[in-house]
Amino acid sequence: MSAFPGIDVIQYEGPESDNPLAFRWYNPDEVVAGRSMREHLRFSVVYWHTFRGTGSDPFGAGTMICPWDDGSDSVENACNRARAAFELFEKLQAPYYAFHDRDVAPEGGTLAESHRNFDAVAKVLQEEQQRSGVKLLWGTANMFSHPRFMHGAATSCNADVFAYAASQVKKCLEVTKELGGENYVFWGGREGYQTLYNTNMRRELDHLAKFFHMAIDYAKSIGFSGQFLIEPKPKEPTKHQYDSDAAACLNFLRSYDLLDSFKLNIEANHATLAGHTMMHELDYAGMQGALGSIDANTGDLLLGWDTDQFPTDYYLTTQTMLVILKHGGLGSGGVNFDAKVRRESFEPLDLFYAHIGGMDAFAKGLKVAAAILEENALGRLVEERYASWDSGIGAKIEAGEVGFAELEQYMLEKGEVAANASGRQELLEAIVNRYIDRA
Ligand code: XLS
Ligand code: CA
Ligand code: CA
Repeated sequence: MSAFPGIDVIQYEGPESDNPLAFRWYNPDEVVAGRSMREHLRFSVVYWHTFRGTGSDPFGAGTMICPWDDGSDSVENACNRARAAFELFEKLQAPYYAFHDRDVAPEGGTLAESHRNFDAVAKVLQEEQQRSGVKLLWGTANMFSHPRFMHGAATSCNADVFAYAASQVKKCLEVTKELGGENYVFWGGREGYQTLYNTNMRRELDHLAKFFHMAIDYAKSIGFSGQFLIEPKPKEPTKHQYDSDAAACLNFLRSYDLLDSFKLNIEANHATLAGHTMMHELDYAGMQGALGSIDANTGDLLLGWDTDQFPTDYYLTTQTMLVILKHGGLGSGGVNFDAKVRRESFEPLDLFYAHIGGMDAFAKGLKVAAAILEENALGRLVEERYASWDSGIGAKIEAGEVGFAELEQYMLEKGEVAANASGRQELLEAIVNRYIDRA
């Protein structure tokens, strides 16, 4: 029985199409900058928003209509839901999906029962993956919803909670490996604090690092070779999340000798919550060789919280793809739609409109960014801007050949600095517009 009757596999029809159930830009086999769009973008649908999101908010009940879901917490319902999910992945031509352990299978009355539930649903996921060819981009453990995690998981003040979280990640690594997951994500959940009055930050961070080292050791012991990713976020649910942004994560990883084992999963909405742009977070991670994957969504600057909306803004997707291409692509990562339809968009059809819109926006962003890079439209100005470092005193500074004394001597002789050149921001912004018009 179809969960989405009347909807066929979404096809590419080109920019002139006005069919809302067709791609206008995402043409999976089209080659852009030497690779197919499918290979560049590696789209992934998330299980939690798309198949577990109810549409509830702090002020009102759920609104989503999910005809495939009987609303129960049974394993049988979870298996039916999994089949519905794969129908959507296939119809969207999404090559990947991502889940939390507790999204796909219900939490049991004991840890052992939760493990059994997870195994039972994983069997169906495995069958569906084999049948459809859709693959697992990443798995992760939900260590924030259950009340036991009220003080955090690996950073909880309660050592038993650390042990419970470790057991959960152990199991989730096993299942992720079994399903061929290409990455494993740690998003901080409740790893942070509400007040320093009751918090030993040093101890909590030491524990978090221990937890990650244990995860690496265990992954090695079972032969899981996927990439570990940390997903930065500055706040929500805690006032101060430890993994607050790319710079904080990399500093933490470096301090605890974890840098070689992790990359970052950068989310657009989290970047803006941190007071940065997505471009900034991506470039910061990329310049340190730590750009692993992205969560593709957007916030609403007027609301200012983690609204996880579908990305439709060509500037956002162009800027995101510019940085990703500049750093050589996403490797084993992907463009993961960690996004939910608004509670007012409650029909199954809206799930299609939302993903198609996001996939098209990224496909167009990819084309625009590839053209800008191909013609070096921004790069030329950047190169010129730093030309003073290519020879003379700039080259000497970069080569470490001079210190303060030599620089003072240089400036005393010269008297004043060479004239500054314009930054040309407005020109560059207009150039980006030109490429968006043209794509
Ligand atoms: C929450 C995060 C979360 C992670 C996966 O804000 O975005 O959904 O992506 O745990
Ligand atoms: Ca996310
Ligand atoms: Ca988010």
